[in-house]
Amino acid sequence: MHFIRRKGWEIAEREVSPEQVFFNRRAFLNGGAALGFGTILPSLGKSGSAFAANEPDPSASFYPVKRNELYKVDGDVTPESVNSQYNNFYEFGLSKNISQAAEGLKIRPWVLKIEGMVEKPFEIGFDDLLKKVQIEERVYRHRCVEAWSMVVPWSGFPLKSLVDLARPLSSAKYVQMETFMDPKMAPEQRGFWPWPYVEGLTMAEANHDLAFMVTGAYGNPLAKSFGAPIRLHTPWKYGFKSIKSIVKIAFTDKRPQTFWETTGPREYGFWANVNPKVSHPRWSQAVEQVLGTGDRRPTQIYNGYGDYVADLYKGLEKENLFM
Ligand SMILES: Nc1nc2c(c(=O)[nH]1)N[C@H]1C(S)=C(S)[C@@H](COP(=O)(O)O)O[C@H]1N2
Ligand SMILES: [Mo]
Repeated sequence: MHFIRRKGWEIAEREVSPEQVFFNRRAFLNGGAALGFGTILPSLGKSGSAFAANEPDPSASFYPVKRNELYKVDGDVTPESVNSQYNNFYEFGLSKNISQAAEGLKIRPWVLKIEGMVEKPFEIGFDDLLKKVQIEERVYRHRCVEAWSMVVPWSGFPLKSLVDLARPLSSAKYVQMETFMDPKMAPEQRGFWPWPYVEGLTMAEANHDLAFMVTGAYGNPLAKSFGAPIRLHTPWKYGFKSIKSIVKIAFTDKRPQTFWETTGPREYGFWANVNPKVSHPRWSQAVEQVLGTGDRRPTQIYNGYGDYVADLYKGLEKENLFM
């Protein structure tokens, strides 16, 4: 079913994939008709494929950007060839092999709506937004809740820059983000899940320097399978917090009800901070598989970013911080 074969990994993956449960339920409800996904087609690769071959990405001239050496990690960067064949983007299918299907994502025009508790709601085109922020490259670790990890050179800008542009009211306590909703474009959105994909952060998390709005990867504009043209990455949290293809950013005083909380409230929560000691109800989080290698490594608290983010959670010890 997948291109990437990793020693000792296939079994682990079968055990851990959260979609497995839902996929089975869905296949059951649909009498098995949903099983058409996972057809293996030649991949276009992640970079340079954002547009038809004859049409350059309008943001191509921004890349590559200078790497900010403050953000580095102890592992090797995951090869792009591996990464481009292994994605979670459920709007385009329930397997990891969605890169071909994701080519159906239309990424221009792309407008972001800023709304809710702000001085003045507004809309901004993605290319106009790029001109207002400073983009740089950061190498971040990514830890999926399914117990695999990768290391990616993202390009983008701190979420804080966007918060500042939005001018939230002091009464705003959370940032809610939403992915596009277009069942014609994204086949899975015709299914029964609570689309669109929604995520959220507290204001303190959103203003934290590590919270990154990603617009590129591997020195190129973001590929569609990666969540073009703009997605979040919060490297200290499980990967499902890092919402792709964002169209709406709303400031609110109510904690956002996220996609995965709605879908599987027993297993996925709002905070989703990485913690090797807090198991998922169906598997341990102590060890992770490094994508593209046979390596297993111990998972680190806050995915190795604890020195920078642990303070965000002082006084919140009663919350379910690690699911
Ligand atoms: N809109 C949307 N965002 C999403 C997802 C998704 O299915 N839809 N999957 C999440 C999960 S579980 C992970 S691990 C990462 C995967 O990012 P990648 O495919 O770029 O590696 O995206 C996250 N953001
Ligand atoms: Mo994930």
